[in-house]
Amino acid sequence: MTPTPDAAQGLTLFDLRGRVALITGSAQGLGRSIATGLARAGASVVINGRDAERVAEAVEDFTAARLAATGLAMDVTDEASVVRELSHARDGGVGPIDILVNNVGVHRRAPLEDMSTQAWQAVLDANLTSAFTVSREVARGMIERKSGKIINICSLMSDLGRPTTGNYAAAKGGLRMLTRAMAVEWARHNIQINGIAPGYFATELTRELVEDDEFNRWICGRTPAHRWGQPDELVGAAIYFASQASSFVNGQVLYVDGGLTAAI
Ligand code: GCO
Repeated sequence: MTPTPDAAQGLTLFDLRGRVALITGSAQGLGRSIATGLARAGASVVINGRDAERVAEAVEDFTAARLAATGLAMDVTDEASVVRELSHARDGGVGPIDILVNNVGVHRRAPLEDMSTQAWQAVLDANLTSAFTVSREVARGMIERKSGKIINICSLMSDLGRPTTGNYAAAKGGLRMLTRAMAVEWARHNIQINGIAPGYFATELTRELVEDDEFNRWICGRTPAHRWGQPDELVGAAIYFASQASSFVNGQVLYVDGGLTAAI
């Protein structure tokens, strides 16, 4: 007998009500779009950024939009701040983190032969090491509760390079393997760890590229969809990996790139 379609049953797979989701770097950019999408799917989101005032403004916007949100001003590259603020959040009202999105990402573009060690280290610290330290602190609670979701925002540069982005590609390539490393150690605790790899999206991080006519023409020709991605177009993948719909998916990286990595 053909089962009658039950849209409500189908949607419960993606229901995030009752879950607390921390999205790092979510006061603006892709992180804010992901936080908005997870909140609209029912999660209570924790907005993070280094600037306490900007975090507070973002929380006000979420609250005005009737989306459940709290703020967590924390510099994810400062390990002491990560340990202290996550402990305060857990014990002081936010409660256990059910979903962690490691989103923070910075760029310091330069040819490798001209790249300072400071530019190299800053990108590795923000884009890779922060995902390790924040995940380590959050995963301990997930291991105790035998439940959790970790989503690492990788990049098409987890697999592909472009001149002047060697530090960023090394960090995002490492984040792809850290996703797998987390999966092989933590899947046994019913924690699912996966990655989302955006292609070229129009954000603050890429503003100078979007405004460069030659680059814009090149990337729209190189991308089979012949356009830049829009931040909201990452939300579906984030809800999928944050929800029970991906309960047996682990260590995978989903490319949301308009087909770019499928093309020569
Ligand atoms: C660049 C871009 C890329 C994209 C990102 C896509 O300099 O080529 O900034 O790094 O931002 O990697 O995932």
